[in-house]
Amino acid sequence: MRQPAINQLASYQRLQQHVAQARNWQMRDLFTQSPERFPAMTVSAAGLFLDYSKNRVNGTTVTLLCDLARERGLEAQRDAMFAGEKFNNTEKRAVLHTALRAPRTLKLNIDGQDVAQDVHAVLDRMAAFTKRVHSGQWLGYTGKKISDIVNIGIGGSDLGPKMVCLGLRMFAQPGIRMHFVSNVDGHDMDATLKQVNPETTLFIVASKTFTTMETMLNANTARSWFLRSGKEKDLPKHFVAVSTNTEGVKAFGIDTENMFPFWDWVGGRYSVWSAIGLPVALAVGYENFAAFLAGAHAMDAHFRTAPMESNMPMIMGLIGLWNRNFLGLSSLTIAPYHHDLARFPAYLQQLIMESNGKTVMKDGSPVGVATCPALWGDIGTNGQHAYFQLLHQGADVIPIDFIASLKAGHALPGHQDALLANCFAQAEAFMRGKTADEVRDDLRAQKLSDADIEMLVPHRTFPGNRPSNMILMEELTPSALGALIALYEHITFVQGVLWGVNSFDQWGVELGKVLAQNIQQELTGEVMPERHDSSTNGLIARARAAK
Ligand code: G6Q
Repeated sequence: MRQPAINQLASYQRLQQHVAQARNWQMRDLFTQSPERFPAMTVSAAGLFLDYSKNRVNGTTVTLLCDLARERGLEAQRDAMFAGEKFNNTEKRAVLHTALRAPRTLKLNIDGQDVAQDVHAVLDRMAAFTKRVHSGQWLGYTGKKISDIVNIGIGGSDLGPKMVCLGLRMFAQPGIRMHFVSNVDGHDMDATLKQVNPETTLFIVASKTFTTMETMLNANTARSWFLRSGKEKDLPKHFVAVSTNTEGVKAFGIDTENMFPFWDWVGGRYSVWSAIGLPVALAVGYENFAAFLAGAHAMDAHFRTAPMESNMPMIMGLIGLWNRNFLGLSSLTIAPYHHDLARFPAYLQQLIMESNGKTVMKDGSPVGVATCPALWGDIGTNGQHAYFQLLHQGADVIPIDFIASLKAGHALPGHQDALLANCFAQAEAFMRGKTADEVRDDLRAQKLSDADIEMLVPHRTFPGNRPSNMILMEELTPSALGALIALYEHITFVQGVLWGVNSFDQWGVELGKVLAQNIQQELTGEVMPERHDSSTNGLIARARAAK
């Protein structure tokens, strides 16, 4: 398991020499010099199309990056993950979210468990349950059909299903409204309970561990609220659980008949493909959920078999690493030009930053270079009227991943062309920029005086040379969304392997789960504690006084 830090590798050092020239490249020149740049720097996979030509790379850069990945043994490590090796070393667990979307024919045995058989047994139960809810065979305690589904979960047990339910809004089943409660802040649950009726509401308590404080508190609140109308014996019709913890589910009072299990080899942020995706199946129907899994599986197949130079997750992972470690860019913006992908940046924040926001390698030694960039973003075109100013002319260069679908899911005239025009124009502007001479020519054409022109030139000049990727899909379908998420999962994997970190643990999150416990007792307890720093003591005192 001991491996050198990435910057000790010979291929890394070659890249350091290469970047000394690459830093001076202007992308607009690279395009002029090579008319073949677009066809050479585009890849198709699993229904997605990637144009990475608007990055500060040339063919040699890509070759050297692939050398680095080979020297690190990326392909062997990918195969080890798919084969079920205990890739998550600090928790001694396999990492098998890819098995959740594999066909029934998958042959994989982990510690005596026939993975495909177990996965498909749960998927079959999810299909049957979804059908019963939709057809009205599953009724609430007064005999009414379920109209509202409230998913109670946080982090990996919330972000995925919430993002996908919105992303696949166009495929929604009529008559079912979805709600997601995650925050321990009671305003979240309060606002939701005000919208639903206990007779027609189904709660899904989603927690891998079934111990997470926020989820348990929210689930108990929902239970008490329900019991103001229904009786204990009615609970099974209104509460189901998704978890790996059968005992915890029983102790909460949910019939294990109504529990949808998954396994410890599914990480929270990789779990939307498991029973954690039950809200998705309920929102859009099981067939669409199956298509979502199939889209991800198609990306898995590409990731496993495509040569590195045309392997979409590998190329994107390597270019991300180039931006971070060689060009020193410390942030990444995600810009989906599809309104229904509004939650996608938040989803990726967890996926990528929780996975690779680390500074030690698997063996505990320092990574030696910068790791995961800070990731943020929002939908286009809204972002253009907000923070894009900084992306164009701010002091930091921030790479952008544009994501768009060629066809719209609506028939409103004019909108789709306007949306795509903005998306492509922004990417072009980030790449080209605008020189002082170009600004002068424009302003002269507008008949401005020479004095006004010279005053405006510095303000209206754009440095350009700002990298971006463009990911296109035909249409935002279940299968395309599955492939898109799987793409980013594998990009995360590629970068994690290159840095040598364990992308599948989250000790920072675990810390958060215990930190608040003491202070919570102090907020509610009799005695005013004085054992913290003066700031924390002062804040606790103010909160107690406000009660
Ligand atoms: C994800 C993390 C974390 C987790 C939540 C919820 O990879 O581990 O975000 O999903 O803390 O945990 P439970 O599902 O156990 O409630």
